[in-house]
Amino acid sequence: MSSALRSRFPLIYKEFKHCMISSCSRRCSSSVPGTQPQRSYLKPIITSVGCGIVAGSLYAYYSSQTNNDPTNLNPAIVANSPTLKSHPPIQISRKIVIPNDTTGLEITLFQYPTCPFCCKVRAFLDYHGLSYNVVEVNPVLRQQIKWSQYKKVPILLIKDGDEYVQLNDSSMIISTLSTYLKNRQTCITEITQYYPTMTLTESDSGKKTDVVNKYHVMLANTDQNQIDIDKDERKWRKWADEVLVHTLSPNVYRTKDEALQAFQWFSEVGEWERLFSRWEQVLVVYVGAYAMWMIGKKLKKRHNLKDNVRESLYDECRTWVKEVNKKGKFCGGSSPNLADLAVYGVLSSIEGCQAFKELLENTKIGRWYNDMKQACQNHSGIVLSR
Ligand SMILES: N[C@@H](CCC(=O)N[C@@H](CS)C(=O)NCC(=O)O)C(=O)O
Repeated sequence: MSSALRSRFPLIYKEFKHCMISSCSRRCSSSVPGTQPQRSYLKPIITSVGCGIVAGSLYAYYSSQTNNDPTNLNPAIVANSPTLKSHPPIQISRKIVIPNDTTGLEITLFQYPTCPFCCKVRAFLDYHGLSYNVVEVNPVLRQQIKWSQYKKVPILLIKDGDEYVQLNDSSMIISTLSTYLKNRQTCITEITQYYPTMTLTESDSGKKTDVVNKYHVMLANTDQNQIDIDKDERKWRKWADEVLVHTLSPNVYRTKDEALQAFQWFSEVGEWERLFSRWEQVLVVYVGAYAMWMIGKKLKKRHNLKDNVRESLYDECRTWVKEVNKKGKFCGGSSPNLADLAVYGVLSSIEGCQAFKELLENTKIGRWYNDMKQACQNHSGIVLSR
């Protein structure tokens, strides 16, 4: 063994040397000088080669058996939405009260003010004129969601009878509420059973959890034209979650200055000065900005964004504008559909950032965006009574 190899693999070298010494000493002690010298060398070689072949074959047989065994697959764990006997004792940050809301729903949204998934849910609630409570979650310490096993936001709690149903995942929340608004006879708990959470354990990437049917509004539609419209709406909702959203962070946190400016805006929108202690606020703004600047660079690579990340954001928004123009004022035609609300919600999360300003200057998304903003502020989708 060369000295270079020895220095790179000291442990292997030690083992190799140990084997050489032990096999050599065995050979010396077991053989009688002058008698059958070839056999004493050949026997251990043949024995080890033979053992190797047998062990290798057994291993190959075992592997092929276990790989083909269907019972060896990891089963999925399926769970329904959790329910709580009482509301967690967390201080409500603010109440949004819509006087014309006739649903009587008691809703609490746990959120970060500028998380795109939370903004999507708020866009839905505002557009449909639903009253709701907001709990601002501290994004670093997250004490406000300690009671929950699910550790992301948004989380929505809805009172149903004597209990509170916990809805996790923005698209599931929107589909559940949308189903309810179209058929108020069905109770929320019953609707959530159409959206179980499924956890799969995959050998290479660990656990993966997602909500089944999360883009489906549960209506018994038989009209083919409506079925096609619904399918298209689902396609763009998914696009908002899986494509558009990934262009945001690398743009908002493109430089350290932009990241800090973004976090200062988050603090303003989320009223962190009022809601969090001074040290918590400083921690979140500075630690958050620095961490997100670092993470933004990784996300740029992971999602294959262009070198100039702005171009990726503009490209996706131009794709969206083209789609809207094919359909009318909104993707939903003359009024917004769930895809409009999803895309608007996602983009509204960066409204105070430099990236958004430049997006308006470089694309034609402004007209649609302002129409959506007005529709949400005016609660244009409110269902007055049913
Ligand atoms: N699929 C989820 C994604 C939610 C999500 O990723 N939320 C982020 C905030 S934008 C989160 O809570 N991340 C965990 C953390 O901040 O610790 C949804 O649509 O609601």
